[in-house]
Amino acid sequence: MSRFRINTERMLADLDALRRIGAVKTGVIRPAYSETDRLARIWLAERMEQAGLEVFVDAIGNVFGVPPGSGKSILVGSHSDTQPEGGWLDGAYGVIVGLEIARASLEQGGPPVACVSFQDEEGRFSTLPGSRVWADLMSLEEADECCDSTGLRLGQARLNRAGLPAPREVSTDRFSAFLEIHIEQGPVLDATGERIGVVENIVGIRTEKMSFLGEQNHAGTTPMHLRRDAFQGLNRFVSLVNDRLAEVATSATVWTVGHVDLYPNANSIVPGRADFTIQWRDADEARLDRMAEIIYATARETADSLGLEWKGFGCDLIAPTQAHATLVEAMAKAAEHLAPGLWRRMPSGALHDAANVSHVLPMAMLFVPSKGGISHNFAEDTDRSDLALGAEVLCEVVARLG
Ligand code: HGY
Ligand code: MN
Ligand code: MN
Repeated sequence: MSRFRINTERMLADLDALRRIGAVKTGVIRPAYSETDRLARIWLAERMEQAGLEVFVDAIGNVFGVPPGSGKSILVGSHSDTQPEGGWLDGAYGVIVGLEIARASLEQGGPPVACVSFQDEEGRFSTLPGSRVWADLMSLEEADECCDSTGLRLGQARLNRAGLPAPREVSTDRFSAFLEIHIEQGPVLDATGERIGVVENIVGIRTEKMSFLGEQNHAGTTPMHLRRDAFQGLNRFVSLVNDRLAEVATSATVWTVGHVDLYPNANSIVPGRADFTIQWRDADEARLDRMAEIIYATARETADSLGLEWKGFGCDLIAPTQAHATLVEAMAKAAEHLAPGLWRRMPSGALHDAANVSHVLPMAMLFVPSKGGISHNFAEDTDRSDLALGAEVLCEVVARLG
């Protein structure tokens, strides 16, 4: 095992520095291609260069730091963009651990390690387009046509790269494996007091934008039986779908209506239109299919029963993925060595770039606890000692693999 040591103080100092780019209260706001995202990627590129890594920023905005030499590197990373209200660790932790392991290994003659921050993991424009395009699961042209909730095209947004180097692609065949460390973003490790999660699989996800269309009308003069109220359509759809999906769900199955726009959204107007997204996740492809059937059938049934029109705008999906068995065992050995009895094998209920990268490289993931299981929230936090331990465990995995 080609042992080398990381500098956890330096790593945590970099994590604190990244946190300050887009900091709001205790959280961070750095949506893909925003000014804060661009400044964060410039800062990352500079840190990678100072570490002696060759920097590549590809056309969609993924930032790679690759060690000199021609051999294959182990790629370690995550994403540095955030949700519209993000925590300071979601993605950023995995990127900075990747930087520290790549830097320390280069300094100490360890195995070749590269690091990466993928773009738009948080799905401002589509479901994880940065790593999907890199893994050739989506063309850049397709990604360019994806729009955010304001109608801005990704193709337009990604032109905002002042201060970043000209686009240079880096091929997947420069790497031998992909490792991602991430906060759990859920309640399991926090509840059990365990400190490390060895991820065995990542759930699949499906997201669809939908609309109920009725008739905009006067809220005072339109009798209830004559209304074609789009919000009532959404209301009935959600309560029916909750009951019906619960019949096919396990305790790990989830579904969310997270985005709703009512038109014209005024006190005295019967809403003529309700735009919304419904997202569903599960580790089993067949259950995701069954859920889709229920969702579409319920939408059509609801529209018919209330004299509304229903529209679906296409399902964006990522299939369930498995971590690579050999890498999982290396993770388990390192966890048992550095956190004996304080780790568990577990699924990931959150999506990660590792799911896309698993189509082109063997991948594995590690989790550290999230305080109170909170994430996608300014209150997201993890003990610094857990952040350091996670990085040490991943460093040992890299040393074992190297
Ligand atoms: O939604 C997710 O699972 C990821 O955090 N973007
Ligand atoms: Mn994330
Ligand atoms: Mn996230």
